[in-house]
Amino acid sequence: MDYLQSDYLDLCSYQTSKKADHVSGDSYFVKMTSEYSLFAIADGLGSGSAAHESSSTVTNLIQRNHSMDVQTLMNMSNRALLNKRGSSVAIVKYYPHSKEFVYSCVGNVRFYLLTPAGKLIYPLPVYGYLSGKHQTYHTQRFVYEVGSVFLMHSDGMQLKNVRSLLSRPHDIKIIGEQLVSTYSPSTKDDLTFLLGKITK
Ligand SMILES: [Mn+2]
Repeated sequence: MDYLQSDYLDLCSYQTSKKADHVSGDSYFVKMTSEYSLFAIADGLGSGSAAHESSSTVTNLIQRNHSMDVQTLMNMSNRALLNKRGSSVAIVKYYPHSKEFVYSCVGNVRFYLLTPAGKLIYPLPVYGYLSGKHQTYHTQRFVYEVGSVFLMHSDGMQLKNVRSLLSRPHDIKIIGEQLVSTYSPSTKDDLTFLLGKITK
């Protein structure tokens, strides 16, 4: 598990593949600047290198264009997947000055944000995956509070009680290590999670 800190956000990231020494079909990208933080997870269709080719196409594209807005990045990702297997894609972008975040997802990547007051925000993704075909997005904007904790993860883990997991008064590193020890040994799929806390 990797741990990153910016002046307003702490982040744990983790990825494992379902078989040791196999390339993961999931890809993720993280960018934290003073103006925004962008997090993306792509879960390529299938497994191994064919899945990785699609998911890494998306994260490489987002890496080159991370200043663009979420809806534009979803559209560009979709176009980039034409004639490839396809991928689930989730993008979240936090704006610390306005305390807002923008979310869009097509496919099976999950996202949760728990505010300090106990409100759980879990926007539902659009069903399906990106593969260059015409696609409708449901890009949503939310307000958040300092102290909010969020989790986005690929379908390599199935969580039961997200609220109690995220509301534990621990450091996110402790929650992250617990996720790794609980889900990593038993995963039947590639697994990626990004777990963060907004500190300022
Ligand atoms: Mn998967």
